Amino acid sequence: MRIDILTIFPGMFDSVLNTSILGRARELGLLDVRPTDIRPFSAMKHKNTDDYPFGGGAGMVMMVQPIADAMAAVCGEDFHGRRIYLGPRGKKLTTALARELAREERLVLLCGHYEGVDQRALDTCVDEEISIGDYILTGGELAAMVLTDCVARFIPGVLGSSESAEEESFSGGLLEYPQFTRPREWNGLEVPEVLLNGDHARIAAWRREQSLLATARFRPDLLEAAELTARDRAFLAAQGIRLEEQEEKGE
Ligand code: 4H3
Repeated sequence: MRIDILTIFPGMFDSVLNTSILGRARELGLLDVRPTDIRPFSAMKHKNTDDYPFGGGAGMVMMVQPIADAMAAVCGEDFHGRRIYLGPRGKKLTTALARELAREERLVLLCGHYEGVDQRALDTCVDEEISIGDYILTGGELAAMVLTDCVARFIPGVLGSSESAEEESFSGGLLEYPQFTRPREWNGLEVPEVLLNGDHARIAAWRREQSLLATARFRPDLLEAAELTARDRAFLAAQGIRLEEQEEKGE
């Protein structure tokens, strides 16, 4: 998959894209991420990319011309993919959306800075707006990195096959169980005995229960939407954890 990123700060992406799993994915040719500097596309003498807002007010607005020309240059003649603006009013980035985006041939991510971009750029150069959460950033670059990382996990081969993002989603919308590594004992704190004896059925059952407990405690809202077996429901009931459905039935 190819992801183009239009930004006035392409240098911000260097370490993130060359490190760890994203770095390896690029080396393996699974992911082709290309930050493109918008500035050289400016038709202005001094290569300006922003200007004062019409109607007044604080800050600067990114101009439509450099963005439109940069977008046309990276998209080329027959573009197949999605052009995305990262902004707080966009559709919320979720696992489901990331999985969907990972199936695209190409993505182009437009990063705004300052007060934002000229509305005409959004109207003509972008297919959709996506938000990584309900907060404001100084620029879209960090949001573009989050989206890139989140989408990359769903590209086949980016994670090892045993640790695939799809595998992980088989846990059915629950939070992860706690993990432990050596040493077995640290400052008097022991690793749970069940993990040490090699009984894989017992380990799987314990992990499932821990996922259920963690979800009930930290994100009970997720529990309502999770795929629960009869055994899961029985376990939760035995723990005194009541699901919304069960409450409704009881009422
Ligand atoms: C994305 C971008 C929040 C998000 C962003 C998000 C700066 C967009 C400026 C940049 C505009 C102000 N903030 N939640 N900020 O995904 O260009 O909105």
